[in-house]
Amino acid sequence: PEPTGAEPLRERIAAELLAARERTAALTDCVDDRDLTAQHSPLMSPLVWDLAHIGNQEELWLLRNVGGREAMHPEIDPLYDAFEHPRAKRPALPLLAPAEARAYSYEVRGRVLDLLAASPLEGAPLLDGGFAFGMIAQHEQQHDETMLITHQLRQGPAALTAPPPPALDPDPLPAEVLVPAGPFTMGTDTEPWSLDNERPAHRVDLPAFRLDTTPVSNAAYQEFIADGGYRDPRWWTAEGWTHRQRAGLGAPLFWHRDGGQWLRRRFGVTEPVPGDEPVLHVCWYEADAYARWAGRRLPTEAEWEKAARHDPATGRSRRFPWGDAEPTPELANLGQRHLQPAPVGSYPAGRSPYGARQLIGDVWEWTASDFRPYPGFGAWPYREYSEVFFGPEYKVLRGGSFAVAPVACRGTFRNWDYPIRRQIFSGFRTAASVEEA
Ligand code: AVJ
Ligand code: FE
Repeated sequence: PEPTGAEPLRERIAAELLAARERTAALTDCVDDRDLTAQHSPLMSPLVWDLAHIGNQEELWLLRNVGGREAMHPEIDPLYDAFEHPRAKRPALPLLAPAEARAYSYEVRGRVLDLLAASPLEGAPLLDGGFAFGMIAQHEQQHDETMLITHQLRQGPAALTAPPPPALDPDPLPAEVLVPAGPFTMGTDTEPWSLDNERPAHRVDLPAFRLDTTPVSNAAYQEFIADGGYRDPRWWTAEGWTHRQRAGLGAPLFWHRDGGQWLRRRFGVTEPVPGDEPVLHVCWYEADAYARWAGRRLPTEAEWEKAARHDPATGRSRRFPWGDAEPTPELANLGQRHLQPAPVGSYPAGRSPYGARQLIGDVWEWTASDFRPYPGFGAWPYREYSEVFFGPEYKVLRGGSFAVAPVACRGTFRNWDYPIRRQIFSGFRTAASVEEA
């Protein structure tokens, strides 16, 4: 028989917590203790920090704030507060050893499952719709993506493997789709596990624009390189050009030239750059320069969301490009099922009403927009999730990558990072304004 009342929600929460923990285990059980405690890049925490931070946030939000329990080990809280110590300094902290970090995170989880079984899922803002539990499942999955980035930066033979995405042979597609002028609803009031920066829903009126049907491919990006795009300051903003020179940028991160061809290192394996895959590991400055070279520009965040969610037939905004149903493997490349994006033009069933492909999954897409609050924003449940990052120094990325779990991905989800970042699973597509007659 079908479960009734709060039971389906409780089961969904338990399943999402379990899925996150299975992924955390896969990312941390495949390497030895030396690898777990090593600093693979000054840009990243040691993996063992993420492991205990996941448990610490779960203890803080679920056991202490929801459950009213005492702190289990108050002395470790400052070690796992992301604002206390920069990532590069974390290896030198007296962190829990791998076995202790695992034991702590699993002990927290056991108590959380007891709490979940006994807890009402309404009657307080943190409980309504299971919000705090959903937030913690998303938090763990977000750190799983961070740990996957650490794996990509790690030297040495592959610790992780996965099959390539299905070899689809897509029909030829138009290069771009047209999104006519008009208002749409951006953000959400109804997504139960949406995070504060996705709220509230509000109307945004946009002029007509064209958007690339797919993310920019490696083949297209190689034309920019071959045309001297990295050597021509016309294509770069002043800040971007300064950064390009200082950082010595000449190709996406993890690429190198071997004789006549471009190779890339991907999770410990070196292989020729596949021309039909979305370009990956570019920073905002590179994406912006490519767009200018192509006679185009990056889409604004609002344009991206309208192309991904607006249904012109009903005037409604959808949860996903394909509709309101949860993602499946036929709709989008999500959840680390594969360790790379699928060829551009894949996932026809996941297209948006305007015909754009792969807006969800594959690669995070840089937008032109700074990370700013929506009108009527209120920080919830803590200022340090979003509010302290609002401002001109962060650019918004949309859509999620192959490394994003479905629970942490939807048409309203907003990610952000510095415009110099490229170890993240970042790509982009371009847009153009439409001259009105
Ligand atoms: C939303 C991905 C930028 O990883 O820094 C994790 C998510 N916040 N722990 C990050 C997050 C607190 C955040 N991003
Ligand atoms: Fe965190």
